Amino acid sequence: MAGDFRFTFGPWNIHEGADPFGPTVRSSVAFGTKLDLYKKLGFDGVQLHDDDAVPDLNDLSAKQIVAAASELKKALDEHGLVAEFVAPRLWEDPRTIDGGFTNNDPANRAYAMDRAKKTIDIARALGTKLIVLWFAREGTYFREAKDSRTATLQIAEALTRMLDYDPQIKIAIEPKPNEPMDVNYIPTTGHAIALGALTSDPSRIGVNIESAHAILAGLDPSDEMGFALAHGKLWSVHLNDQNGLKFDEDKSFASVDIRRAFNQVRVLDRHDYGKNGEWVGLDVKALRTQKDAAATKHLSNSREVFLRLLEISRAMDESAVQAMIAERDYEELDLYITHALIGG
Ligand code: XLS
Ligand code: MG
Repeated sequence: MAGDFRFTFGPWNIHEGADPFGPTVRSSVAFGTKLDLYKKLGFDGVQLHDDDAVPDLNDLSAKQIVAAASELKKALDEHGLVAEFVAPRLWEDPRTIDGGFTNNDPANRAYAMDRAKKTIDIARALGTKLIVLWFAREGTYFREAKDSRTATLQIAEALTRMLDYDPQIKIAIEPKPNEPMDVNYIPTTGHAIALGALTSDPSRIGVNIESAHAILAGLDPSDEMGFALAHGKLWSVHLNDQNGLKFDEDKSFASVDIRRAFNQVRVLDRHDYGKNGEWVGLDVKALRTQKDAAATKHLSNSREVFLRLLEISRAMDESAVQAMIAERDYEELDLYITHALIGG
């Protein structure tokens, strides 16, 4: 049993450093320049929002959208890169201020549906069958603003319409409990998988688990991954790190808690993650303090640390580990793991 790991990130992971309290601090890197960086940084796959792939798609016809996506496919091929997934960006347009599929205005819900279908068209042109859905504004600031039963059914109905639109696609839900909303619908892996049961084809609904999102939900990311693996539903991961319950930090993988990161690597490796073509996504953000020339280190560093933790996990004496478990000597197991991680 061993995973097979190839790495991916999205163009948004190289960015200008703006945050809610201050403007950009680095110059923009052109999309083409970002594509040139992928292989150099050790990455073979590209994750895309619909408008990363086709900028200004709201102003384009269906035909123009597919033509633009086909151009991008050529550029990816030339770079030896593969599109892992496409995700509709349902949180920036004025029509999605109050959410997409759970928006209280039917005209805005129709916009979200249309946008989700365009995302599927783009995915098809890029040669990927995977759609990721992060439910950014599907939630409330005040509970009374929406009805949670209705909202759940609205999201399920939207998923069904996406599945029916293209019988080939699979949808990986990326659960997150909050931010930008006070409380989001579908906050955890369990919710996402259960939501699938309300759709026309539960076999095509899985998850993309982001470490920081699980931590924000007060959960252990490796256990969330194990739960999804047990259901055959772990179709992507967004590894990163998070220092407790605050804004979504998207820190470099393992930068806060090495052991928590180790356990994510370990559960993926022990259960053959990647063997069916799944990618290891690193949804990490450069610190605002990084200067331009050093603003991609978070990506290569995260990958390097993943591979180092993989080596450590694979080098462990599994029979010794099993003996400690059989003896119920978890203190000894704890020391063994700590030694393995601190290298002594
Ligand atoms: C935001 C999410 C987002 C998704 C893709 O918190 O991590 O970047 O990964 O839509
Ligand atoms: Mg993410």
